[in-house]
Amino acid sequence: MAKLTVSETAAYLRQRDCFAIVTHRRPDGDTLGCAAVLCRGLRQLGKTAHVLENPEITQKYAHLLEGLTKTSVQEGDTVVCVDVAADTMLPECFKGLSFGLRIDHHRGDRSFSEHELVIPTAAACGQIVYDVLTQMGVSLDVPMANALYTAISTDTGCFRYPNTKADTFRVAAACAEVSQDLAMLNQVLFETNSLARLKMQGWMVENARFLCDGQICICPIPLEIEKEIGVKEDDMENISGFPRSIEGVKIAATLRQEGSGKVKLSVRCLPEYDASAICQKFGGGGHRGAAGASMMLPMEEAVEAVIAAMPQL
Ligand SMILES: [Mn+2]
Repeated sequence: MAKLTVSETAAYLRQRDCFAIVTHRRPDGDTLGCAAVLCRGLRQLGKTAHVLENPEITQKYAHLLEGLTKTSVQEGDTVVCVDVAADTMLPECFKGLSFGLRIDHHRGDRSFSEHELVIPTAAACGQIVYDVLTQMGVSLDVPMANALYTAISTDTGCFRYPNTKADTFRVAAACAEVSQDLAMLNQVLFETNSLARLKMQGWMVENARFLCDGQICICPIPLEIEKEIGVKEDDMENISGFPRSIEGVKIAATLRQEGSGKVKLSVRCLPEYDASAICQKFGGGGHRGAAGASMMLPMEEAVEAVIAAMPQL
C-alpha cells in the first residue's frame, strides 16, 4: 500500500480515465457527498466516472447520486472508495473488489487499497476530496457545491462539533459562493425530524440507563421497539448523538440490534473523551467524538461489555 499526498492523488486520478466510486455501509452524507462530488469533478475533466449503487442508501440522500450511478465495476475501471475506514465498513456487495485508491479521514483506519490518501485532521472526507479536485483544476458547480456542503455539514453536525476548523468554513464558503441552496439544505438536514424519530427519542429518554451520576448514558434499543415505533433507517441516522445531548452526559453509547444477531454500537462523547478508543476494544473505530463497532453478542452481554469498556469518570 502506497501513501499519497493530495497532489500525488491528483496526479494518480489524472493518469486514469475510468472510475467506479464506492461508498461505505449505512452511507451517510459524507461518503455520499464525496462520491457525488468526486464523480462530477472527474466528469468535468472529461473522464468516465460512476458511483456504484449502494443497496443501503436511504431516501434522504438518494438525490445526490441521481444520474451518477451504475451497478457494477467494468473492465478498466479504477475503483476508488471515499470515507471508508476499513473493508469491514463496505457493504457485502463491494467486499471482493480490488481498490486502487482510498480517500479517507478516519483515525484507527485500516488499509485495504493499493494507494491511499488519509488525512485524519480533516473534519469530513469531503474537505480532502475538495482539495484534490481543486488541485486538478475542477471548479464547483451547483450540484457539486450542494453535495460537498452535505458532506462537510453532516460530519460536523452543521459546524458545531469540535472537528470543525477554519478550513471547514473555507470549504463551506466555497460552496456558498456557488449555491443558493445551503439554507434549504440546513433545513432538510438539521431542522427537520420525522414523527417516528421524535417518538424514538422519547422512548430513549424513558429507557436509557445512566451511570456515574449521569455522566455516562447507555441506550440499548431492541429491534422490536424500532418495529413498534415504525422508524426507518433515515429516522435513525445519527440517533446516537441524541443521548449525548442530555445535560450532564459526557459519553453516550447507543446499541441497536441488527437482524443478523449483530449489535451495532455507536459512541458519542465530549471532546475530552475518546469514542474511538472505546470502539477499538470491539474491533471498531472512528473519530474522537463519534465512533462505532459491530458486536457479535446478545444485547444484554453487549451492554455489559460496553459498560466494562467505559473509562472511570
Ligand atoms: Mn466522514
